[in-house]
Amino acid sequence: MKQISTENSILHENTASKSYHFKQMTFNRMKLTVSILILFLAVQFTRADDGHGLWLRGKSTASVNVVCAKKSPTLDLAVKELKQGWQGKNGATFVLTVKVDKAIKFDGFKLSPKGIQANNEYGVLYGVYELLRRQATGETIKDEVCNPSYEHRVLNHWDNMDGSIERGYAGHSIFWRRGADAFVTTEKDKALWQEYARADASVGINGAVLNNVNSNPNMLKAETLKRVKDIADVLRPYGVKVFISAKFSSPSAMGGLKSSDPLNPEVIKWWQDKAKEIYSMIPDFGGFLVKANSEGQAGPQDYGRTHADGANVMADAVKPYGGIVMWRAFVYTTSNEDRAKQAYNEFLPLDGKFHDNVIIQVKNGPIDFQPREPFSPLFGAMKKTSIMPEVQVTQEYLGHSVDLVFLAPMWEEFLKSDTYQEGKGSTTARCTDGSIFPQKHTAIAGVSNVGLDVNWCGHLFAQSNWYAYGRLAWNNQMTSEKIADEWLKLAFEPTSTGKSVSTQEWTTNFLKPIKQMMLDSREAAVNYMMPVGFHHIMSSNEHYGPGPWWAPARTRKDWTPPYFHQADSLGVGFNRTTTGSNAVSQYHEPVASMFNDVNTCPEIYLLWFHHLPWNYKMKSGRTLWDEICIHYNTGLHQVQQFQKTWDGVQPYVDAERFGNVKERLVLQLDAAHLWNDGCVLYFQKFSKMPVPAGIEPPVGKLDDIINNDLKRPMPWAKR
Ligand code: GCV
Repeated sequence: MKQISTENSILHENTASKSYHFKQMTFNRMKLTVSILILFLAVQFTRADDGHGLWLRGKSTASVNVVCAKKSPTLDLAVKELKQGWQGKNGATFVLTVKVDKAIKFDGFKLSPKGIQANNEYGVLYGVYELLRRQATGETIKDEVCNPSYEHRVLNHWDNMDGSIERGYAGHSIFWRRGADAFVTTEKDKALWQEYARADASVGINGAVLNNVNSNPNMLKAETLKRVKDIADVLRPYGVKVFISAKFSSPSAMGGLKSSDPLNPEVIKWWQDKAKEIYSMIPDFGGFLVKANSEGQAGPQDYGRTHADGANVMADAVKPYGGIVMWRAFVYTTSNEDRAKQAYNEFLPLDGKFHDNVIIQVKNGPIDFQPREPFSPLFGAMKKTSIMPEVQVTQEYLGHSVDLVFLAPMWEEFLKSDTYQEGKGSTTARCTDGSIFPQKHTAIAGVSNVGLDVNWCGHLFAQSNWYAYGRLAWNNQMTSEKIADEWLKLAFEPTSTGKSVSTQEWTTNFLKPIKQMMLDSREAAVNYMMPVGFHHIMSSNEHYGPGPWWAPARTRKDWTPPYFHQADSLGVGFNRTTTGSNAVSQYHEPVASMFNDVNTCPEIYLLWFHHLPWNYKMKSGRTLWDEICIHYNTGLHQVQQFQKTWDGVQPYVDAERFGNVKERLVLQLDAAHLWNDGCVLYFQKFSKMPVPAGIEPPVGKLDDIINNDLKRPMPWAKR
């Protein structure tokens, strides 16, 4: 009886009144429609810009005489770009030279006010983009050598062969589609791929994995490879090599063999034949990316073999042609072991067992691209194996293409993390770029956020993440501030509205406030999503919005938020210290001790490593509970501030791009409210403590929020 009446009362609340959040969202959307209408009427005479031009807007302001002794598709592009974008002295002469110089590494270049020299033609092209960027942003051009941090700077597209994109929020794939013309390469396809390649090359990205790591064995079929060749032919002049995510079980799933056992001679031959076939079509094919024995994907362990056995067979197949295998370390099983420890446990014993054209691709943190994670302990720990970082450009856990979150500060934080593996200064950047370990190959990967949306990335500011990834892949020491500054100057040059604005006015009224907004945006997202070390407490499946309560029976525990936050009446947080899962021991000293001791553990990682009482005293003097509430509240105030900041720059932005961001900031505030209300109300069930004075109390009822959790339409799906 009692249970029925409780259910009835929930039912009553649900039917009698719409939840606060639905009302709030409907109201916000009405307000949004009205303001967009006003905006449209007010600015219909100003220039519209659909954002398709990305940061590649520079038009020449003067003529240049380009001297280049050789001709090739890439050098011709370099000359064309220079002439189109030259903003230097009118009538100047500029020399492009391909000549080997020991000071130049990979496809780096020597830049001077008079010319560019590189070891190969791609270096010349990158030099041209660097020069044009400096001219457009007003930076000095002096004699210097610019070398990339990594040999391979790769974008991983999680694009499926039917055109959908796993964790993609900007439309369908630019490479794949379903239907009768799925394998017909049109002129339109080629034009789009060329624009894509140009954008990649302009920031130094030189590799593209064309399909999802959850791969389809048909990727290796002849008709698919023909399309891969077509894409490679368009990307080649821009120096972008293509890679394929290969399904480990392809020999049996597609090739007609009985097994995919990596030590079976027939399987070995199958991979060798497949490599030969691919390279006969695409001589500069980059190689394979493999997700094996991870989240249901087949792998060598299915045959009692190791990750090294599996990776080496595929690596040997591509080795004669100069190819590499990027083998992912994103593995975890349903064991009782802390999920954060599993990749290290699995891979460390294999250190030194991988062939030298295998690179182990390790996500920046030990779990899964969360808004904030400490670095994965595998960085610097595997000393005899090439390791490459994998970061996520697409915002799976950071607000999809709805929330404005500039990710460079997150990647900068990661790349500067000191592992201490070879003494102080052994940052993850240096542990992966060959400065510390003699890696045969070096690489970095970013999961792409590109789709068919006219502005490529859905959210205009998500373009800055594509840009930032490329810039950091080229130079892993760059600061977020510099990257934001560059991107804003390139994408929103003062003339973008067609009105004349002085540089000083534009700098004060547009550049400064918007740069600050970008730099604050990641911390704001952490505040309203997962502050103080919380992780993996998002809504299930879609991973947008809060879901700390989500734990259906029969779901594997390490996919449910309660496994990660461990809230109970006594406290909250995952104990990964020596008294808990002991994940801290996977770090090198003094990092291990620092994380282990609650007094030295940085508070940004507190609940990642410690289970603490709700009234634990934080450095601020406040209780942990109060601090959690304040972070959530601060996050939503930061988004409100972003709205004000953006409204303030309306005169400096064309109507279309202004509207794109304004619309999404409204939805982002909805999301921040929902995170605040959902998380504070949910954790309050355990803390039983009042929301601290001075902050807005959460609105709505927890049950309503939970009931609507999986029914809530995704904001991006509604647009
Ligand atoms: C491609 C997370 C994502 C999956 C993704 C996986 C991975 O679990 O939610 O969509 O699968 O990471 O990186 O392999």
